[in-house]
Amino acid sequence: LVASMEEVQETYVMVKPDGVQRGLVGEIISRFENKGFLLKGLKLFKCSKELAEEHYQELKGKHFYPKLIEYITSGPVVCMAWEGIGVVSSVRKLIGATNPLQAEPGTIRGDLAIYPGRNVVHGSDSPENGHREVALWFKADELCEWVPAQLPWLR
Ligand code: RTP
Ligand code: MG
Repeated sequence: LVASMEEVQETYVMVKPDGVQRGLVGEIISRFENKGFLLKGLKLFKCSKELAEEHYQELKGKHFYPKLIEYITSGPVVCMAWEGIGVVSSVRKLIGATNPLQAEPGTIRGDLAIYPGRNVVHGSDSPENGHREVALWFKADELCEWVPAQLPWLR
């Protein structure tokens, strides 16, 4: 394994308003739980326009940006912070391509969505953005540092 693949990272994952409204919160959280990553933060949250704009600052100027801000602020989202080795790129793979019609079956978007503008879930695209977005969406006391109990087969 290359060094970067062994790096413990954190990433920000969010069930977007369409995912919450369609009742897909449990299904989406399960994908990351089942994979085995460590959940550090979790909340249902209605975000402001200012926060949505800060989150998607890199996309300011894109033709879809105003609609994107409208979409993300249209209802509550579920915010998550996940930790693990290589978690940033692994979560992106589990989520699938931005356009759900191009996302592979087995990925969240490939299984559960059709439109880029209703693609049910967000995941940070780099370790730097993972740090930035976890700090942006969570207060320090909303994050839990913990170690899961050792499983019997590890003894
Ligand atoms: P996300 O940040 O939400 O995880 O999505 P992503 O990395 O796969 O895609 P990104 O380029 O960061 O775009 C953010 C969100 O903007 C909407 N979008 N619409 N109509 C379009 O061509 C278009 N392109 C992007 C999507 O909701 C996308 O997830
Ligand atoms: Mg992105």
